[in-house]
Amino acid sequence: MRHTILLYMLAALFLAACHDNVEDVSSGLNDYYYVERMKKLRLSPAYKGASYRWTMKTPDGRDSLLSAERTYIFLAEKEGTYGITFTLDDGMRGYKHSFPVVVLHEETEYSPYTARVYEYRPAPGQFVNTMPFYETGDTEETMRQKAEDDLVNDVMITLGAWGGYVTFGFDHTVINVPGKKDFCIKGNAFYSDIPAYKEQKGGSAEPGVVMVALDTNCNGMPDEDEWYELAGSEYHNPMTRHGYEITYSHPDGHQPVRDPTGILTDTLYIPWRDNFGGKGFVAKNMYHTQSYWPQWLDREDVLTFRGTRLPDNGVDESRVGTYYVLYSYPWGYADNHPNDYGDLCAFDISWAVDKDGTPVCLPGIDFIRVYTGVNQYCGWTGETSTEVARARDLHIEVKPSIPDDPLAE
Ligand SMILES: [Ca+2]
Ligand SMILES: [Ca+2]
Ligand SMILES: [Ca+2]
Repeated sequence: MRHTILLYMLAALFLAACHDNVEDVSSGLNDYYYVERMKKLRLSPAYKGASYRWTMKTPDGRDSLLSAERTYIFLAEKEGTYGITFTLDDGMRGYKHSFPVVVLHEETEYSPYTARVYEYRPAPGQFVNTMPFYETGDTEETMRQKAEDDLVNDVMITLGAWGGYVTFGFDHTVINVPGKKDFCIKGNAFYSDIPAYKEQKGGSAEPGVVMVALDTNCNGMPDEDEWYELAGSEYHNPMTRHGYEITYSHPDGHQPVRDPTGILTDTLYIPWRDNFGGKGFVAKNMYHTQSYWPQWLDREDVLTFRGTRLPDNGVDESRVGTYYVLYSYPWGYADNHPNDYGDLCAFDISWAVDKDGTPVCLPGIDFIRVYTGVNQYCGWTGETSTEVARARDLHIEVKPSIPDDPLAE
């Protein structure tokens, strides 16, 4: 008997899943839905009208407005039954339909961690081709798979110089819980051992800008979905350059030009130009001798990246080029504070802004993109590059890991 109910619920779930066509011949809306928590349910009525209202019954019996768009994406953090009403005004009789959405616990437990990498495109940099490791024959797809294996297993990958990025997601939608941070991202930032710098949260902070997107067309891919920047502490800093664009040119095989110390083995290695009249080079140093150009993109003459350029955060505290301190920004960036400072590595989806800087209210997100946010070169330490390991959804409980079974083989 239990089996029958389960099958019935699974069938209903299948019908209600995001990719499926749930339209019936009349309104396009069913009389009830089953959906797993943290999964999107796309409700799209067949009728067109002058205006639309989606409301939900609150526990005290009021109707709270969810949306005034024709299509509504239902998304819930917690299991339960949600009473939804759709009202359409067409200037005549109109149409009104109330139905329950039953939110169930997922059949297969979600992972709280990064589950998927959609795109990996680093800018040139001294760790490129080593994190992850490039081997002859690797393609954009095999490098994406390597980046995915690394992030899933909490292994650090590099994004290279300014603009280089990775796009990843989870096995569910990350809910934007009001008033709470929603996910965190691990990097390899650290504070200096020297107390004076440590106190100012200086050390190796290589802040990456974080963007988010909801899979609004529900096809599981970050394609036509709108991206939003999470406006961190420097978003309104007058030194921050929005609409920044940089183009790196493939190293042309010129004779390497060393610096007097010999630490930089080619100061003119990879030239770049930006759309603010700036130009410079990603230099090559003696510590990293491999190609800094993503080798699977070797046929590209140029690599162009767009986004927000954060102000430089590095200071040569030695004044002679021996000790650089890269200061952390207060909040809102990846690889900006040590992982032990969890709250400073965490992000609130409510920080999202559109391209004009207007805050947007997202119910949740499916895709996260991180790109190196600082365009800066610090002598022997090289270009500033954001590194990331796995991310975590803060709304999914992390199960304590099972201790090693001493009896197991
Ligand atoms: Ca939130
Ligand atoms: Ca999509
Ligand atoms: Ca780093």
